[in-house]
Amino acid sequence: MKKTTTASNAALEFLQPLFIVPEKTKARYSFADLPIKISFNQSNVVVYGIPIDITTSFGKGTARGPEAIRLTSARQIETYMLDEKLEIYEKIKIYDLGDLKIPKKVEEIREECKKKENRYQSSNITYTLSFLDRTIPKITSMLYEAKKLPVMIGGEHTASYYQMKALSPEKPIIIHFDAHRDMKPKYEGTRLCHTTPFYHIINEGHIPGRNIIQIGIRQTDRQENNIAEKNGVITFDAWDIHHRIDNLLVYLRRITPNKKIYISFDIDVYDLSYVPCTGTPEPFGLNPFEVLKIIKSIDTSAELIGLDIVEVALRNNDYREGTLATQTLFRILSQDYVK
Ligand SMILES: [Mn+2]
Repeated sequence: MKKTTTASNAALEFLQPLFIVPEKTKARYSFADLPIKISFNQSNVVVYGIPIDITTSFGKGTARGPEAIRLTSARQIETYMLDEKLEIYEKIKIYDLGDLKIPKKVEEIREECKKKENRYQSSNITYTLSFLDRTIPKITSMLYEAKKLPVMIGGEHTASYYQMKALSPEKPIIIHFDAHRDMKPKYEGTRLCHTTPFYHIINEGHIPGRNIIQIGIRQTDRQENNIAEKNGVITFDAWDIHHRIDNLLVYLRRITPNKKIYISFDIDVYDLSYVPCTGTPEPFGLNPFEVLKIIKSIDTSAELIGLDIVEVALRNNDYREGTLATQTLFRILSQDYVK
């Protein structure tokens, strides 16, 4: 216990200067604005925002994901969950660190602005990604060592790579909800970006493909599909879920007992009719009741060691997606595999 408190104090000292406190973020509220304030030391679940949208290719707006989730969770959503018959704060002790401060190298950007637009872009991307690579794995590891569940709120999917990499020595089973495999070697010339994190997590030897379960996939290209198959990635595509969801539920009940698990949740796993803001919405997607069934089929003896929810966006004051993301987080976080 003493050891945990020491780790917790050290973590807070390291983490605090890196973050903008929730009340000073665009949302101006902390996650769920809970009536009982929990200190960092008392918490077992720590939420933090990565408001980045730098490599996304099509729709923009994921930098506002943390804002969408904080605002809806604080202003619109009840903390009481009717289906679980509990207040979320009775089940878990949540602390919100706020949003990671994303530095801009002012001089460099000014210099690059004088040059061509695309040169400016790629320099800024490289700079930001190397900052994330130095920072996120430390955040994740410090939280995990202090016995707190790291819950990353994105931001684009690229950020998940750093958190999964940090937790890979624990050998978790990765449960990846997404319309896309995100397993391309590179995309439009960029190595690490929102369509490639799962390729690099496998290729660099962090997580073997056979320990990754991809759920809800419905858009991929032949090359990344071959990469997934060759590496033994387990796939339950959108049609599997629609026609035979029981196969997945049985599978998860069988393989998750007493295992460490990591959930990476791309909001676009939901059908495009549910997600009006995310950048690459797809038809033939999952509905919230299907997602709920899947979340609940993970065995209660499993231990969730990391969670991210990414590609949530905010546009035109449309908070539907933030609401869905928050309710998804509440449903995952209220399960017994959150220790
Ligand atoms: Mn996706």
